[in-house]
Amino acid sequence: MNDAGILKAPVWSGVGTSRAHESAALHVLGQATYTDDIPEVQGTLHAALGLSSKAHAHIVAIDLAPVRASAGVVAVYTVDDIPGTNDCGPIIHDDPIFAPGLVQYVGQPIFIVVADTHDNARRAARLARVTYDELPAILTPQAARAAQSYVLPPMRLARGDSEAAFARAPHKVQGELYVGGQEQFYLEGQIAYAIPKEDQGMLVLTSTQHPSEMQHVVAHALGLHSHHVVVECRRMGGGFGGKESQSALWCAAAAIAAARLKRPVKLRADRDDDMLVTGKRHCFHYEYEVGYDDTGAIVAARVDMVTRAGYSADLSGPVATRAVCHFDNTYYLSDVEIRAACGKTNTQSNTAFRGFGGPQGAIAIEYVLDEIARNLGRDALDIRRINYYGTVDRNVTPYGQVVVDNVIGALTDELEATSDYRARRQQIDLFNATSPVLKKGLAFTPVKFGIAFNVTHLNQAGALVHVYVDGSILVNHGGTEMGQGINTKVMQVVAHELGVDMVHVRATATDTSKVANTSATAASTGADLNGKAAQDAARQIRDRLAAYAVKLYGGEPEAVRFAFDTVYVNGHAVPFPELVQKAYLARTQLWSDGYYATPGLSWDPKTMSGRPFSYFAYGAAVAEVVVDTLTGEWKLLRADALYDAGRSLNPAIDIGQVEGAFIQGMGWLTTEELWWNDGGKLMTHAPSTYKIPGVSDCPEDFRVRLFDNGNVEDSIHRSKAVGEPPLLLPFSVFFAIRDAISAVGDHQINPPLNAPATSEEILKAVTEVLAR
Ligand code: MTE
Ligand code: LUZ
Ligand code: MOS
Repeated sequence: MNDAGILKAPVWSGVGTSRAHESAALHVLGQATYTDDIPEVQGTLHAALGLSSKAHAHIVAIDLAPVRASAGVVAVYTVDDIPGTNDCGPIIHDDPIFAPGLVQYVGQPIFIVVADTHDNARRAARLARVTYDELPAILTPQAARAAQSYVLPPMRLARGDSEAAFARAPHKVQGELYVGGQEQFYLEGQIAYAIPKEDQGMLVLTSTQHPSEMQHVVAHALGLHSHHVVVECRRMGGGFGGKESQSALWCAAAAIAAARLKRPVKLRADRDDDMLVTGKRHCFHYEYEVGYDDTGAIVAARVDMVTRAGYSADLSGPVATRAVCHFDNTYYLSDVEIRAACGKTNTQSNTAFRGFGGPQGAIAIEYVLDEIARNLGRDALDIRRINYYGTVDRNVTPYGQVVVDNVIGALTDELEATSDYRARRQQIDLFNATSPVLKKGLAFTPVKFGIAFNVTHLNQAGALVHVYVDGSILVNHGGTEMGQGINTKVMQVVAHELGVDMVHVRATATDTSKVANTSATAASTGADLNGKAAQDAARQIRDRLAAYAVKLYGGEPEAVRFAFDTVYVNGHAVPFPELVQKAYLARTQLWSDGYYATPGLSWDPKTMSGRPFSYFAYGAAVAEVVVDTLTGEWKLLRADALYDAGRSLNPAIDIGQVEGAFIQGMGWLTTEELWWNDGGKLMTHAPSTYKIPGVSDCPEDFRVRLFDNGNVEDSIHRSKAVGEPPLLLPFSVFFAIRDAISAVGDHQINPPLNAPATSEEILKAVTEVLAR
């Protein structure tokens, strides 16, 4: 049992206790089945994609003869072989499955080759002779802006008169910032295994956060109806947003080949192809101008953001919307104007990644506050606190949602004390005074993150709960397991409702033939939505069992209690399986569906206003780093994080999520650099050139705790979502690095620091500080 393993309730109670991940034993024994581990059906073939080598070009001619002649090749299919629609885009249908005569990025799929083995398919895929007629390519967000090249109309959210407020502000900061993108780097790559079934049916086993979307895309690509297609996913080896929309290409391509050949086809991307083909976190470029007073209070904030959307819209619209709605972070901005544009570039189509634009919106205001503090010679925590949202006034966001659950003040107080922030600040100043080369830095950063899909209709979920005659329970819901522990939490909820230990509950693969029209498991809402839906299903069964128990033993249905694997009714204690047996013989329905739709949400995309979020999750972190100012090397010495998971459903899992998100976000802001060459080819397409954090990058002293705070909203057992918001906590690492760099100039100069703060970027900033 780990630190979080204090059992707050007896083990029979499923909820609020640190239960192990439902697949923990399978994970560590190597027995958890991922898509590629599923035993193959006889006759299975293997496929690979043929990719564009140009960023923007017309295809003049394709010679596929060498591909067809390659060893083991069975078939090659292009855009001309698609039975239905050549489209795998999630919202705006601008994503072709196979390039239709025009390629728009290096890595865009042009054809699929099917062979007897995976290796033979991969070898053959490289042999196509494609003649291109090259067109000019746009590669950066700034270039897209200059060319007014956008995948969607630019958006704007404004309140008050920021222009006038800025003009009369006593102090001003103006500048630019660039924050790079990030590869999802799920350990299990994209994969789809398509198995034809009778009468046009198609079963697709795949690693996806969004089985229903895969079902729809496959149906359209095959020219079928949704009821012809079943999509199943037991688990992913990580998704992180990268399998929300972009598993579609792989599902569609495999299904097209399987349908044409009437044979099972497996398409598994190797890492380089995966990174070349699929989109990543959106990078952002910002221009900001902010006015503030002598106390450091912001009086006007204006920001203009442009992002590299890539060649198509994918989810860039909702991502940019979330960026706009998170620029405020924990701060009240009275007069504010936020602009965001989705630059159309000849690169991979960028997509969801943990935080979904939220981190990109919030980091800009944090950068500004960091500058204000340095300009005023004040501790940045004090400046942040002055600008925090209020609890009774100063509590309306720029998009009009009233912040009714603000706990950032209390949470900040707690972390400031437990992290020993003030004393360590002094120690660091003393250290730096006598250390010319190694400089230490410290930073405290807060987080507020809106929970709900910002597209209102997506906030719904369904579940099925079966109680079998032996008393064992099976739960199926629309969410997908990607390691985050959704199944464990949903099992806990069901166990709690029926008063049985979790060991009697089993979760099955997500399956479009069980729960229909599901949303992606995304926006951190998986357990919120599917937990509620499963609770609804379990309650219906419990009510039926209670009614039947009263028939047998007397008493009132409301007084029947389900706990300790026992049903307590009118002075009798009946073992749960015994009551179930009897209820079955009396012809009681022992299974149920359940449904949930988050209440109270609204959003008007035209005015960018409404109540897009059900509630906010809060958090804060303190990071201490040491930077070698001669080499740009650095180390995270200690990190303290405090996260508001509400009444946590499972503290161990939630702490694991905070730790994972912290390190993942730290990678984004420090070592993970995506780099395209002049021809638009992503050169960092493997772990050899793209550096995600390793275990040695984790701080030796890592203190993660949960902030005890029941959700004011009626969420599942008053818990709060945990999946994405902690990704913003390592802002503290980035600003600690900036603090250490600024120590070189005795904190008189704002070091210009873009993200990722690679050693190279750090050295550049040190040089700039020294030169001023
Ligand atoms: N944790 C693990 N281990 N693997 C993942 O892929 N994805 C994150 C987060 N935590 C992810 C993860 C993202 S992007 C989201 S939106 C949430 O989990 C989704 O799950 P939830 O809504 O059930 O929390
Ligand atoms: N909105 C959101 C979305 O906030 N998060 C998401 O993951 C998402 N996905 C699709 C559409 N809107
Ligand atoms: Mo998470 S980026 O919402 O899949």
